[in-house]
Amino acid sequence: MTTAIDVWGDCFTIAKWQAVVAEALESGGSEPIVNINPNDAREFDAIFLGGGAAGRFGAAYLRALGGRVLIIDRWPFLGGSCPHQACVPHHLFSDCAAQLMLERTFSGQLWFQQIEDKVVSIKSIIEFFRCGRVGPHAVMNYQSKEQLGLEFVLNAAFSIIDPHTVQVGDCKFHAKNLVLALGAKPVLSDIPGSTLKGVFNSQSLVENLDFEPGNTIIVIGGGKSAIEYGCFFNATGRRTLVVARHQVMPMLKDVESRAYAILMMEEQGMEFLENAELMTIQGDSQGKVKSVSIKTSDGIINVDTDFVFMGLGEQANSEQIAQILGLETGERGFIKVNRHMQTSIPNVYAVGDVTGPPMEMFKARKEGVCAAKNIMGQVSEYKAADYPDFMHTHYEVCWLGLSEEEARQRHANVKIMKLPPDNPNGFDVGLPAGDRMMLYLMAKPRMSGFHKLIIDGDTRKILGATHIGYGAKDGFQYLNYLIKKGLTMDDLAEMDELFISPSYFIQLCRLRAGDPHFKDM
Ligand code: COM
Repeated sequence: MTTAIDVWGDCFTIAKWQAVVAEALESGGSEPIVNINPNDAREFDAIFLGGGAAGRFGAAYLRALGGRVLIIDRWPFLGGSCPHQACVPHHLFSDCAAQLMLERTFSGQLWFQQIEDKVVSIKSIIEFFRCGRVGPHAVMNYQSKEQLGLEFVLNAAFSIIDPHTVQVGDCKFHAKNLVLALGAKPVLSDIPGSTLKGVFNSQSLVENLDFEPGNTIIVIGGGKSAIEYGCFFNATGRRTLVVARHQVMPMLKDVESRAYAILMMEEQGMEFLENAELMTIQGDSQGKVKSVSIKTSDGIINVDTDFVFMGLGEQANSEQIAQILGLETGERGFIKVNRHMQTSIPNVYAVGDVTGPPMEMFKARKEGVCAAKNIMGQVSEYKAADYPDFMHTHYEVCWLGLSEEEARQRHANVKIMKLPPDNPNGFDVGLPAGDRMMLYLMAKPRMSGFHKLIIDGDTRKILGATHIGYGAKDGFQYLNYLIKKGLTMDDLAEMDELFISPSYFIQLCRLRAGDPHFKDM
């Protein structure tokens, strides 16, 4: 390469990476950062195009198996969109939403400042994120280079020459296999007015927001992004109207859990228009969003706003590459793969978001590893199924396995253990009251969460679970694994709970486990 920053053999600290990444992002310079071992004469077993979750984990695994691997990425850091535009900002915003709900609930009480009417700056939080994100970037680069020994070319525009060859600048790299880990990007809307200033998606929000949104925000979509970002906007103190073509949060199938999640959002002031459609976005003379027209079952309504957030799902970053290689693609450009992660060209693999939903980091990482194993001669299959899931509202909402309704369709003797239990006050009981819930428990009991365990009363096996509160995600990861191995309520009763735990499934099961004909609780 004619001009490049060669970092091979130089030990880079996290602080040094931070400076390099910040400089590359700020200057927009396109000088590749090259970390290639000049003393290794072996051919690359694979080039991973994209060093996000799928590429980084696949490459690390391939190297661990003894192979030689190169990652090429257009960004000056490894880790992909997750720390830059996706999961990390989303988690920051969801942390803000949870914190702001707490502060608004207790505004003026105890040590809490009076903030009821305060509108929090979205622009400042986004700027805060933009400044802070090079920290995670630097960690990814450090871990990949110094700890995992990965070879890479970053900050590099690349083109594919053939299924074995990739070009960066004037340099051609050859490998036995290519692994496309190209990621995905938000679907753009073609609704009239979608290109006006003030229309954002999850990516453009963190990259381009340069004004303080006004007091009304319109969110389009009813899926994870729409709800998660919507709750954040709402928590900042703005009117937030979610417009969904069907129902919101359809992925949370357990009816009662979904009802609780929605009730809590409504109590925070979120407004939902289901079975509704955005018709047009109107602009002012400067090309800025001024208002929207929404078609509802009661007719068309117009709402004044300067900020529209599109949460319409994702499309693959595959266009040119799939075309050049002649790969089979499906809806939204997602590259078709078999269970070994092979595309229609056997030595070309595709992994992660570019292969389609679920757009989850664990799926991307596991697919990357699956491709690596196959490339190194181990037969491996991956299909994302039966995974635990979660999303944020102002809370963390976790679920796994079957909903109560699905369980009742498939099993004759379904038993339920839940908190709060059925009672005349509905949800207005200070239970489950796990982690981070004690203040709510004292003052606003119904805000202290909800959870449910779904059990087959005949085999005593756990069929599903949901949890709305904080801190249960860890437990759900392990629980899902154990359930696939046949976990029963008697096994749960044998576990040792750490009081106060976010979910009380262990103690609920222990209270009933002695009874061969246990009842709901
Ligand atoms: C996490 C990115 S932010 S990766 O999956 O560890 O590469």
